[in-house]
Amino acid sequence: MPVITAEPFDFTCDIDTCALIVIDMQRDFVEPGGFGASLGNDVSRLMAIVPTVARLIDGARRAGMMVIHTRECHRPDLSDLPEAKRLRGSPSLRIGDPGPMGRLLVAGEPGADIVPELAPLPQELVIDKPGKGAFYATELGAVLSRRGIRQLIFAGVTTEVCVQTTMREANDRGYDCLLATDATESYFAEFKDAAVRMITAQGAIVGWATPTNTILEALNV
Ligand code: TIU
Repeated sequence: MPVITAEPFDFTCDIDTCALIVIDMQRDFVEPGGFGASLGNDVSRLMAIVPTVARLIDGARRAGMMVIHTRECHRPDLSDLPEAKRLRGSPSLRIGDPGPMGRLLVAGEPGADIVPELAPLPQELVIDKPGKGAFYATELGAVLSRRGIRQLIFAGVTTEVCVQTTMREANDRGYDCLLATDATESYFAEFKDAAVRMITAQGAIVGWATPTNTILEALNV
């Protein structure tokens, strides 16, 4: 079994029961004019990781690992959007409002799509999620159980919001979680660093962390 050098100690990966989960690499978070930008964020930091995420996805596919993609988005009638989430803060646009890439964070709109460089293959699982965590109000847990998945490698955005939330959900459900540190990003450099430290502290209290190349080398792809 591949042994991946990681913080705070080695992560032994069983490819047959491990999946790569790529969180919310959607145009709405990484391109100008989307939800992330509407919250006042500089999206260029997130766009910069796209080639690294692409290499990780390609390596996972070549290793024969299951690849899962998530999208944070809501039904067109917004019936799965809590008022508390719709009204939070004072963004330039609210979820569901028309923007340059269609209605913000609404399923089926161009902005809710995964960036073309990271497009899922037809047979890959795509989870649409109304919350920050990918297990909340989705079929993810049931699908992973059916497939016998026990380990998850994480990439995507943003590190301290949807990635960390999903890692914590997964950790509590019994999955071993490894974060690819250069295939994730935050709008705030210091939040990313803090999230990685929180995850790996106390003997991998939430999970492990290591760069993409270290994962790909261990997988021999
Ligand atoms: N705002 C922010 O940092 N993140 C989100 O709203 N969603 C995800 O992280 N996907």
